[in-house]
Amino acid sequence: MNVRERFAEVFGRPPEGVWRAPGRINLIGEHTDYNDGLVLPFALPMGVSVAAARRDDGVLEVRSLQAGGETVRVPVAGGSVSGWATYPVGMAWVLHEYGIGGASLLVDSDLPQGAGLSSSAALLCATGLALCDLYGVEVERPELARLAQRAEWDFAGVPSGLMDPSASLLATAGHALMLDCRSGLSSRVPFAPEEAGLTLLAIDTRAGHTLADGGYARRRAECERAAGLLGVAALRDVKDLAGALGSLRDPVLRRRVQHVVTENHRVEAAVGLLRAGAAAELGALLTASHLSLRDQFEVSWPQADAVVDAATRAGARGGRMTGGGFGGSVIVLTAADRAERTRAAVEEAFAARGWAAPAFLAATPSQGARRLA
Ligand code: GAF
Repeated sequence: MNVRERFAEVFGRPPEGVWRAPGRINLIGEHTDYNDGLVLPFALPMGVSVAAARRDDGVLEVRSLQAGGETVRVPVAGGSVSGWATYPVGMAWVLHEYGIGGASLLVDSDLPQGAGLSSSAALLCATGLALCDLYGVEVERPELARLAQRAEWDFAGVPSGLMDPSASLLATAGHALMLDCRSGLSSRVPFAPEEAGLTLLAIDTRAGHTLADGGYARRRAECERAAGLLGVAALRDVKDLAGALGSLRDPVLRRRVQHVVTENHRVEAAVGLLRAGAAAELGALLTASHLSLRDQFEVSWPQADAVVDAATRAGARGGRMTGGGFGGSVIVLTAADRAERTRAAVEEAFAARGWAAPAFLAATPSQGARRLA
Protein backbone atom coordinates (compact mmCIF):
# COMPACT_ATOMS: atom_id res chain seq x y z
CA MET A 1 0.00 0.00 0.00
CA ASN A 2 1.45 3.41 -0.93
CA VAL A 3 1.49 6.56 1.20
CA ARG A 4 -1.63 7.97 -0.51
CA GLU A 5 -3.65 4.84 0.35
CA ARG A 6 -2.25 4.70 3.87
CA PHE A 7 -3.21 8.36 4.36
CA ALA A 8 -6.84 7.56 3.55
CA GLU A 9 -6.74 4.65 5.98
CA VAL A 10 -5.18 6.68 8.82
CA PHE A 11 -7.05 9.99 8.42
CA GLY A 12 -10.33 8.76 6.88
CA ARG A 13 -10.12 10.98 3.74
CA PRO A 14 -7.84 11.16 0.69
CA PRO A 15 -4.78 13.45 0.74
CA GLU A 16 -4.80 16.54 -1.47
CA GLY A 17 -1.34 15.62 -2.76
CA VAL A 18 1.99 13.89 -2.13
CA TRP A 19 5.30 15.77 -1.98
CA ARG A 20 8.78 14.28 -1.94
CA ALA A 21 12.19 15.62 -0.96
CA PRO A 22 15.41 13.63 -1.40
CA GLY A 23 18.33 12.99 0.93
CA ARG A 24 21.76 14.12 -0.22
CA ILE A 25 25.35 13.10 -0.53
CA ASN A 26 27.93 15.82 -0.29
CA LEU A 27 30.57 15.17 -2.93
CA ILE A 28 33.02 17.57 -1.30
CA GLY A 29 33.01 20.69 0.90
CA GLU A 30 32.49 19.42 4.44
CA HIS A 31 32.04 21.70 7.45
CA THR A 32 32.39 24.66 5.12
CA ASP A 33 28.73 25.72 4.93
CA TYR A 34 28.55 27.36 8.37
CA ASN A 35 31.88 29.04 7.62
CA ASP A 36 30.22 30.92 4.73
CA GLY A 37 32.07 28.62 2.31
CA LEU A 38 31.46 26.33 -0.66
CA VAL A 39 29.75 22.93 -0.88
CA LEU A 40 29.05 20.49 -3.71
CA PRO A 41 26.22 18.09 -2.79
CA PHE A 42 23.85 16.12 -5.02
CA ALA A 43 20.39 14.66 -4.40
CA LEU A 44 19.90 10.92 -3.84
CA PRO A 45 17.12 8.83 -5.41
CA MET A 46 15.97 8.01 -1.85
CA GLY A 47 14.01 10.52 0.19
CA VAL A 48 10.98 11.42 2.29
CA SER A 49 7.42 11.58 0.94
CA VAL A 50 4.64 13.49 2.70
CA ALA A 51 0.97 12.94 1.86
CA ALA A 52 -1.00 15.94 3.07
CA ALA A 53 -4.40 17.63 3.31
CA ARG A 54 -5.51 20.90 4.89
CA ARG A 55 -7.45 21.10 8.17
CA ASP A 56 -9.58 24.12 8.98
CA ASP A 57 -9.14 24.03 12.77
CA GLY A 58 -5.52 25.26 13.01
CA VAL A 59 -4.32 21.82 14.14
CA LEU A 60 -1.29 20.06 12.68
CA GLU A 61 -1.46 16.28 12.92
CA VAL A 62 1.52 14.20 11.84
CA ARG A 63 2.22 10.53 11.68
CA SER A 64 5.12 8.47 10.32
CA LEU A 65 4.93 5.07 8.64
CA GLN A 66 8.43 4.29 9.88
CA ALA A 67 8.50 5.71 13.41
CA GLY A 68 5.28 3.92 14.36
CA GLY A 69 3.40 5.13 17.41
CA GLU A 70 0.51 7.53 17.70
CA THR A 71 -0.48 10.52 15.61
CA VAL A 72 1.05 13.70 17.09
CA ARG A 73 -1.39 16.66 17.29
CA VAL A 74 -0.39 20.25 18.06
CA PRO A 75 -1.67 23.75 17.24
CA VAL A 76 0.11 24.86 14.05
CA ALA A 77 1.05 28.09 15.85
CA GLY A 78 3.41 26.06 18.04
CA GLY A 79 3.34 23.12 20.40
CA SER A 80 5.72 20.95 22.34
CA VAL A 81 6.89 17.70 20.71
CA SER A 82 9.96 15.49 20.75
CA GLY A 83 11.72 13.03 18.42
CA TRP A 84 11.11 12.90 14.67
CA ALA A 85 7.90 15.01 14.90
CA THR A 86 10.04 18.01 15.90
CA TYR A 87 10.88 18.51 12.22
CA PRO A 88 7.44 18.75 10.59
CA VAL A 89 6.08 20.65 13.59
CA GLY A 90 9.04 23.05 13.48
CA MET A 91 8.60 23.63 9.74
CA ALA A 92 4.88 24.34 10.16
CA TRP A 93 5.65 26.74 13.00
CA VAL A 94 8.12 28.67 10.83
CA LEU A 95 5.64 28.79 7.93
CA HIS A 96 2.76 29.83 10.15
CA GLU A 97 3.84 33.47 9.89
CA TYR A 98 3.60 33.12 6.09
CA GLY A 99 -0.07 32.23 6.39
CA ILE A 100 -0.28 28.45 6.41
CA GLY A 101 -2.97 26.81 8.55
CA GLY A 102 -3.62 23.32 9.94
CA ALA A 103 -2.93 20.07 8.09
CA SER A 104 -2.82 16.30 8.33
CA LEU A 105 0.54 14.86 7.26
CA LEU A 106 1.59 11.25 6.74
CA VAL A 107 5.35 10.74 6.38
CA ASP A 108 6.97 7.87 4.47
CA SER A 109 10.73 7.48 4.00
CA ASP A 110 13.08 5.17 2.14
CA LEU A 111 16.17 6.94 3.44
CA PRO A 112 18.18 5.07 6.04
CA GLN A 113 18.01 6.99 9.36
CA GLY A 114 21.22 8.00 11.07
CA ALA A 115 23.26 7.28 7.94
CA GLY A 116 24.30 10.92 7.53
CA LEU A 117 22.28 11.27 4.33
CA SER A 118 20.22 14.19 5.56
CA SER A 119 16.94 12.52 6.43
CA SER A 120 16.03 15.46 8.70
CA ALA A 121 16.44 18.06 5.94
CA ALA A 122 14.44 15.83 3.56
CA LEU A 123 11.61 15.71 6.12
CA LEU A 124 11.72 19.48 6.64
CA CYS A 125 11.74 20.18 2.90
CA ALA A 126 8.96 17.72 1.97
CA THR A 127 6.81 19.20 4.76
CA GLY A 128 7.63 22.76 3.73
CA LEU A 129 6.76 22.18 0.07
CA ALA A 130 3.53 20.40 1.01
CA LEU A 131 2.35 23.17 3.35
CA CYS A 132 3.27 25.98 0.91
CA ASP A 133 1.48 24.25 -1.97
CA LEU A 134 -1.60 23.42 0.09
CA TYR A 135 -2.01 27.03 1.22
CA GLY A 136 -0.82 28.71 -2.01
CA VAL A 137 2.09 30.35 -0.18
CA GLU A 138 4.83 31.36 -2.64
CA VAL A 139 8.32 31.04 -1.21
CA GLU A 140 11.34 30.79 -3.53
CA ARG A 141 13.30 27.60 -2.94
CA PRO A 142 16.50 29.26 -1.63
CA GLU A 143 14.31 31.06 0.91
CA LEU A 144 12.51 27.81 1.80
CA ALA A 145 15.94 26.26 2.45
CA ARG A 146 16.70 29.07 4.92
CA LEU A 147 13.33 28.52 6.62
CA ALA A 148 14.06 24.80 6.95
CA GLN A 149 17.41 25.68 8.51
CA ARG A 150 15.62 28.01 10.95
CA ALA A 151 13.19 25.23 11.91
CA GLU A 152 16.10 22.90 12.62
CA TRP A 153 17.88 25.53 14.73
CA ASP A 154 14.85 26.65 16.71
CA PHE A 155 13.04 23.36 17.13
CA ALA A 156 15.63 20.59 16.99
CA GLY A 157 18.41 22.70 18.54
CA VAL A 158 20.93 21.66 15.87
CA PRO A 159 22.96 24.63 14.52
CA SER A 160 23.28 23.09 11.05
CA GLY A 161 24.31 24.94 7.90
CA LEU A 162 22.52 25.66 4.66
CA MET A 163 23.81 22.73 2.66
CA ASP A 164 21.31 19.97 3.39
CA PRO A 165 18.00 21.77 2.74
CA SER A 166 19.54 23.53 -0.28
CA ALA A 167 20.65 20.21 -1.77
CA SER A 168 17.22 18.70 -1.23
CA LEU A 169 15.35 21.65 -2.73
CA LEU A 170 17.69 22.83 -5.50
CA ALA A 171 19.55 19.78 -6.85
CA THR A 172 18.85 18.44 -10.34
CA ALA A 173 19.35 14.99 -11.90
CA GLY A 174 22.78 14.38 -13.45
CA HIS A 175 24.32 17.30 -11.57
CA ALA A 176 25.93 18.29 -8.33
CA LEU A 177 24.95 21.65 -6.83
CA MET A 178 27.74 24.14 -6.25
CA LEU A 179 26.45 26.38 -3.48
CA ASP A 180 28.12 29.48 -2.14
CA CYS A 181 26.79 29.56 1.41
CA ARG A 182 27.57 33.25 1.86
CA SER A 183 25.76 34.65 -1.16
CA GLY A 184 23.25 31.80 -1.37
CA LEU A 185 23.96 31.60 -5.12
CA SER A 186 24.15 28.15 -6.65
CA SER A 187 25.00 26.58 -10.00
CA ARG A 188 24.61 23.16 -11.55
CA VAL A 189 27.78 21.16 -12.19
CA PRO A 190 27.46 18.12 -14.50
CA PHE A 191 28.14 14.94 -12.56
CA ALA A 192 27.24 11.59 -14.13
CA PRO A 193 29.94 9.13 -13.00
CA GLU A 194 28.70 6.19 -15.09
CA GLU A 195 29.04 8.21 -18.31
CA ALA A 196 32.74 8.60 -17.47
CA GLY A 197 33.22 4.85 -16.82
CA LEU A 198 33.16 5.46 -13.07
CA THR A 199 31.12 4.18 -10.16
CA LEU A 200 30.41 6.23 -7.06
CA LEU A 201 29.75 3.84 -4.20
CA ALA A 202 27.85 5.19 -1.21
CA ILE A 203 28.44 3.10 1.88
CA ASP A 204 26.42 3.32 5.08
CA THR A 205 28.99 2.24 7.67
CA ARG A 206 26.18 1.39 10.10
CA ALA A 207 27.94 3.40 12.76
CA GLY A 208 25.07 5.60 13.96
CA HIS A 209 25.27 9.32 13.32
CA THR A 210 23.62 12.18 15.15
CA LEU A 211 24.36 15.88 15.10
CA ALA A 212 22.49 16.50 18.31
CA ASP A 213 25.09 15.13 20.74
CA GLY A 214 27.38 18.15 20.86
CA GLY A 215 30.38 17.34 18.63
CA TYR A 216 28.93 19.24 15.67
CA ALA A 217 28.02 22.32 17.74
CA ARG A 218 31.51 22.30 19.30
CA ARG A 219 33.18 22.31 15.87
CA ARG A 220 31.02 25.20 14.83
CA ALA A 221 31.90 27.15 17.98
CA GLU A 222 35.62 26.48 17.44
CA CYS A 223 35.39 27.84 13.89
CA GLU A 224 33.62 30.97 15.14
CA ARG A 225 36.24 31.45 17.85
CA ALA A 226 39.06 31.10 15.31
CA ALA A 227 37.40 33.58 12.94
CA GLY A 228 37.03 36.06 15.83
CA LEU A 229 40.71 35.73 16.80
CA LEU A 230 41.74 36.18 13.17
CA GLY A 231 39.54 39.26 12.83
CA VAL A 232 37.46 37.91 9.92
CA ALA A 233 33.69 37.55 9.60
CA ALA A 234 34.01 33.82 8.81
CA LEU A 235 36.80 31.34 8.00
CA ARG A 236 35.80 31.76 4.35
CA ASP A 237 37.66 35.06 4.51
CA VAL A 238 41.06 33.63 5.45
CA LYS A 239 43.24 34.25 2.39
CA ASP A 240 46.70 33.76 3.91
CA LEU A 241 46.59 30.32 5.50
CA ALA A 242 50.23 30.29 6.63
CA GLY A 243 49.83 33.70 8.25
CA ALA A 244 46.61 32.66 9.98
CA LEU A 245 48.15 29.45 11.33
CA GLY A 246 51.18 31.39 12.54
CA SER A 247 49.03 33.81 14.51
CA LEU A 248 46.84 31.24 16.31
CA ARG A 249 48.29 29.76 19.50
CA ASP A 250 45.67 27.06 20.11
CA PRO A 251 46.66 23.92 18.14
CA VAL A 252 43.02 22.77 17.98
CA LEU A 253 41.93 26.01 16.34
CA ARG A 254 44.90 25.81 13.94
CA ARG A 255 43.75 22.38 12.81
CA ARG A 256 40.15 23.56 12.31
CA VAL A 257 41.29 26.54 10.22
CA GLN A 258 43.62 24.36 8.15
CA HIS A 259 40.70 22.09 7.26
CA VAL A 260 38.14 24.76 6.39
CA VAL A 261 40.47 26.87 4.26
CA THR A 262 41.87 23.92 2.29
CA GLU A 263 38.44 22.32 1.92
CA ASN A 264 37.09 25.43 0.17
CA HIS A 265 40.00 25.19 -2.27
CA ARG A 266 39.23 21.51 -2.83
CA VAL A 267 35.63 22.36 -3.75
CA GLU A 268 36.84 24.88 -6.33
CA ALA A 269 39.29 22.33 -7.72
CA ALA A 270 36.56 19.66 -7.87
CA VAL A 271 34.21 21.98 -9.75
CA GLY A 272 37.00 22.80 -12.20
CA LEU A 273 37.69 19.10 -12.85
CA LEU A 274 34.01 18.27 -13.33
CA ARG A 275 33.47 21.18 -15.71
CA ALA A 276 36.54 20.02 -17.64
CA GLY A 277 35.09 16.51 -17.97
CA ALA A 278 37.81 14.99 -15.75
CA ALA A 279 35.66 13.32 -13.08
CA ALA A 280 38.16 10.49 -12.49
CA GLU A 281 40.65 13.03 -11.13
CA LEU A 282 38.24 13.85 -8.30
CA GLY A 283 39.43 10.75 -6.46
CA ALA A 284 42.59 12.36 -5.08
CA LEU A 285 40.60 15.36 -3.83
CA LEU A 286 38.10 13.09 -2.08
CA THR A 287 40.86 11.28 -0.24
CA ALA A 288 42.60 14.55 0.65
CA SER A 289 39.30 15.81 2.07
CA HIS A 290 38.92 12.65 4.12
CA LEU A 291 42.42 12.91 5.60
CA SER A 292 41.77 16.53 6.50
CA LEU A 293 38.45 15.64 8.18
CA ARG A 294 40.16 12.81 10.03
CA ASP A 295 43.31 14.60 11.17
CA GLN A 296 42.51 18.33 11.19
CA PHE A 297 38.78 18.54 11.82
CA GLU A 298 38.64 15.27 13.81
CA VAL A 299 35.13 14.19 12.85
CA SER A 300 35.87 10.85 11.18
CA TRP A 301 35.23 7.48 12.82
CA PRO A 302 36.98 4.07 12.61
CA GLN A 303 34.60 2.50 10.07
CA ALA A 304 34.96 5.46 7.72
CA ASP A 305 38.75 5.34 7.89
CA ALA A 306 38.63 1.59 7.22
CA VAL A 307 36.44 2.07 4.11
CA VAL A 308 38.76 4.69 2.61
CA ASP A 309 41.83 2.61 3.42
CA ALA A 310 40.43 -0.68 2.05
CA ALA A 311 38.97 0.98 -1.06
CA THR A 312 42.14 2.83 -2.04
CA ARG A 313 44.22 -0.31 -1.49
CA ALA A 314 41.81 -2.15 -3.80
CA GLY A 315 42.52 0.40 -6.51
CA ALA A 316 39.65 2.88 -6.11
CA ARG A 317 40.39 6.47 -7.23
CA GLY A 318 39.60 7.85 -3.76
CA GLY A 319 36.98 8.24 -1.07
CA ARG A 320 35.83 10.24 1.89
CA MET A 321 33.36 10.42 4.73
CA THR A 322 30.34 12.51 3.75
CA GLY A 323 28.12 14.66 5.96
CA GLY A 324 28.72 15.91 9.49
CA GLY A 325 30.76 12.90 10.66
CA PHE A 326 30.94 10.99 13.97
CA GLY A 327 29.24 8.10 12.12
CA GLY A 328 27.22 7.80 8.93
CA SER A 329 28.26 7.24 5.33
CA VAL A 330 31.29 7.23 3.07
CA ILE A 331 31.62 7.69 -0.70
CA VAL A 332 34.17 5.93 -2.87
CA LEU A 333 34.94 6.80 -6.48
CA THR A 334 36.23 3.91 -8.55
CA ALA A 335 36.63 2.87 -12.16
CA ALA A 336 33.43 0.94 -12.96
CA ASP A 337 35.39 -2.24 -13.68
CA ARG A 338 36.96 -2.12 -10.20
CA ALA A 339 33.72 -1.48 -8.32
CA GLU A 340 33.10 -5.12 -7.41
CA ARG A 341 36.64 -5.65 -6.19
CA THR A 342 36.44 -2.45 -4.13
CA ARG A 343 33.14 -3.46 -2.62
CA ALA A 344 34.51 -6.89 -1.67
CA ALA A 345 37.59 -5.31 -0.08
CA VAL A 346 35.40 -3.04 2.07
CA GLU A 347 33.21 -5.96 3.14
CA GLU A 348 36.29 -8.01 4.05
CA ALA A 349 37.76 -5.14 6.08
CA PHE A 350 34.55 -4.92 8.14
CA ALA A 351 34.28 -8.69 8.62
CA ALA A 352 37.93 -8.89 9.72
CA ARG A 353 37.22 -6.34 12.49
CA GLY A 354 33.99 -8.02 13.57
CA TRP A 355 31.85 -4.99 12.52
CA ALA A 356 28.29 -5.25 11.18
CA ALA A 357 28.35 -5.48 7.38
CA PRO A 358 28.14 -2.08 5.65
CA ALA A 359 25.21 -1.29 3.33
CA PHE A 360 25.86 -0.17 -0.25
CA LEU A 361 23.42 2.39 -1.64
CA ALA A 362 22.58 3.72 -5.09
CA ALA A 363 24.28 7.12 -5.37
CA THR A 364 22.92 8.41 -8.67
CA PRO A 365 22.65 12.23 -8.78
CA SER A 366 18.87 12.66 -8.84
CA GLN A 367 16.07 15.20 -9.00
CA GLY A 368 15.42 17.59 -6.11
CA ALA A 369 12.18 18.06 -4.14
CA ARG A 370 8.88 18.07 -6.03
CA ARG A 371 5.17 17.37 -5.93
CA LEU A 372 4.50 13.76 -6.92
CA ALA A 373 0.74 13.77 -7.24
C1 GAF B 1 25.62 18.32 8.57
C2 GAF B 1 24.99 19.70 8.60
F1 GAF B 1 23.62 19.60 8.66
C3 GAF B 1 25.39 20.49 7.36
O1 GAF B 1 24.87 21.80 7.45
C4 GAF B 1 26.91 20.52 7.21
O2 GAF B 1 27.49 21.41 8.15
C5 GAF B 1 27.50 19.12 7.33
O3 GAF B 1 27.04 18.47 8.49
C6 GAF B 1 29.02 19.14 7.35
O4 GAF B 1 29.50 19.59 6.11
O5 GAF B 1 25.14 17.57 7.50
